[in-house]
Amino acid sequence: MKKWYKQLHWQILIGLVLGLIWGLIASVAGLSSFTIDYVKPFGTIFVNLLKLIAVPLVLASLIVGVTNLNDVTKLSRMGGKTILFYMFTTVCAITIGLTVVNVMQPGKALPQETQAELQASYSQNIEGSEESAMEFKERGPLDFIVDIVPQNVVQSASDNGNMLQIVFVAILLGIGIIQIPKEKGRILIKFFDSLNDVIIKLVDFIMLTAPYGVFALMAGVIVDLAGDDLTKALDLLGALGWYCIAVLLGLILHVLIVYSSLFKMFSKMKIKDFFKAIQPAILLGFSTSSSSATLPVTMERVEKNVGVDEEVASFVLPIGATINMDGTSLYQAVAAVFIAQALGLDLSIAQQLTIVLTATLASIGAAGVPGAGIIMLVIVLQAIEVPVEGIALILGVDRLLDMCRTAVNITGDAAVSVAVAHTEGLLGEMHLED
Ligand code: DAS
Repeated sequence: MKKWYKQLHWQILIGLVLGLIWGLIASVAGLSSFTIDYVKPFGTIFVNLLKLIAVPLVLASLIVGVTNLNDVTKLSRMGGKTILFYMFTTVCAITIGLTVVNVMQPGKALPQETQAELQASYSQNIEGSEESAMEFKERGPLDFIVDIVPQNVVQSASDNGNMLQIVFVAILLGIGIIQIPKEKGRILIKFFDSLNDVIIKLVDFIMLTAPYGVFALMAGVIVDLAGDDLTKALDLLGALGWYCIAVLLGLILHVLIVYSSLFKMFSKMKIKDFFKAIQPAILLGFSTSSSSATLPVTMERVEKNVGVDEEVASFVLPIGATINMDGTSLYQAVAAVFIAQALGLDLSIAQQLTIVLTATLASIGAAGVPGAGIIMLVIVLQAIEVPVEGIALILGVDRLLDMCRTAVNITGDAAVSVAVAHTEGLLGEMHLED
């Protein structure tokens, strides 16, 4: 039995806590600029390393997965199941989010003077997010399908947030390899199989630096949030406390209700074993706020520790990292209603149902990168005619909530991969040791 401190998830957790402590100390001891100049860059390097291997990993593992499938009908059946499961969990997430925020009414707790001060100080920050959301809004109804087909594979490989294009190219290549004579395709299958093994080995190497990378990321987040004035950050968090509690309560309820039910219906897996198996991926998602950056680790843990066959994991997870964001959709539902409440606007049932549709689309459109969820929130607010300026109320705490919702996004992707693998008879034994 490995000593507890030798286990990766404990090391990452220790890195997280020490990073939090350093961030708080740096904020009160005037070491913010030192932290930003000499500590935070190591967190950026760590995230860049993960992003560096995400694209080759998805490409290699998916091509290997598709060529193992050896029949396209199985691929389409698995695709259909995956999309259905993803849509089901997303709609559940939004429904839970709406229930919690309507019962708790966090927006009514926000003092009037706080609203005015926050709106004035944050309103200039939303131009950027509004523009990119407006671009998303002005697109045609089928543009999201057009986006999946890249015109240049190298260009789509360079755009880390657009994993769907990589998935599309990998599936296309895999199907092409199946269609040529076996002896001709064998060399390509061997190449991608070896590349896949190499990348998985690189993931292990990179994960050795995870505790240090996570320390630097956390220290950077706290210092960015607090600046040199920790009291301002604590005031802000106090005023928005109920809002944060509503989001976190919704996320916890979603994980405990929806994913446990998924396992009861589609696999005999105990949810506590599932969490133990994917814990490093959850902690990385929390630390990096990026599903795409965490994807290599999510794939490794789901395959090696949860026991999901590579054919399923290499297909379901890259798609999930891009279009399945249960945490984000739940957050968008809570945030939209909170802003309406804080601005004294009562939402009709029709408007709340509109949130279900638009938050589903907005979470599909959000890329697996930090802050994507709040940018897409503009779409939801526009749809229910709530002033977009209200986003200023929640910008200050968004990064902290982004960490939590990203962790849930990753958990949801992994949970669906278990359900799909079970229904395909491709769920093996668990291995809970690192
Ligand atoms: N940070 C996004 C992700 O990587 C989620 C979000 O911004 O809501 O999943």
